[in-house]
Amino acid sequence: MVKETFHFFVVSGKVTKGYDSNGLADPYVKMGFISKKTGKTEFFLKTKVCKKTLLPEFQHNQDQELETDDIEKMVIEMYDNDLIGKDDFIGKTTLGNISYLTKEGTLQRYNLFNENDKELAGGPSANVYLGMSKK
Ligand SMILES: [Ca+2]
Repeated sequence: MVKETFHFFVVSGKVTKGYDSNGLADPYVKMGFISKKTGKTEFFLKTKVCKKTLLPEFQHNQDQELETDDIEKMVIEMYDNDLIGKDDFIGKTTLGNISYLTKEGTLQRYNLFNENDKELAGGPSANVYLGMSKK
């Protein structure tokens, strides 16, 4: 059982289409991993909600201790916050294990997808600009 500390920096994002009647969205991002032990997604990060925008600036920094041996895949999801009813799912993507990360780390844009949204015709529903490194 190897526990390592990682730094996550959810910088910003872009939402492809509006989810609210004003043509905008109230996006937030959740990150987690699929556990090898349980097969379930364990979420450890949630950004603030950026209101009424398709270009959210999350600026979320977080140090997180993770048991890398237990990570099947990393999961990134984005939702549209709604005051009434369930939040709308915007999109998701999965990444491989992050045990390879160095102190220098990575900073890149990840496309998110929602297969059930025919309007998007297979294109990305959003993207997230995300930095990850080992502490
Ligand atoms: Ca909303």
